[in-house]
Amino acid sequence: HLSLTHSPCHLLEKAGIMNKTKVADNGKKIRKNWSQSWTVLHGGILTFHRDPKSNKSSQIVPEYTVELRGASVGRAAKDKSSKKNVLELKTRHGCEYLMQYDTESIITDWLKVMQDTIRQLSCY
Ligand code: I3S
Repeated sequence: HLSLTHSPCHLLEKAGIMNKTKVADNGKKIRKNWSQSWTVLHGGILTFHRDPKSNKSSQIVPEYTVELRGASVGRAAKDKSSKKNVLELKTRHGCEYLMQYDTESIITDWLKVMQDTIRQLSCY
């Protein structure tokens, strides 16, 4: 007899195209540099890949890897960007990223999946 229970610590996975920029590094504000990124959430780590158009090799190369444990994510305040549908992701080490996509539902899905992941990571 198998009793299947829902595991509260199952980590979600997601991938997609996103516009992103890093805005702070270890608490220090840095200049925005928006670029499109193949974005992958796996094992509680978010990886932003370099835009293949930005290098000759057309390879998928990681640009930033972001540990979601202890991070926080939410909708960015209006003064953070003139773009619509912007999320602000802050790591526990003081790095900050903005993530943006014109389709609202895509941004809402990313917000939910990152919030759930951050919640789940706090139970390990
Ligand atoms: O918050 P800011 O500084 O107004 O952000 C804009 C600038 O980073 C701008 O770059 P330069 O200042 O290097 O020209 C970018 O092109 C804009 O996209 C930035 O603003 P948005 O509102 O798009 O996040």
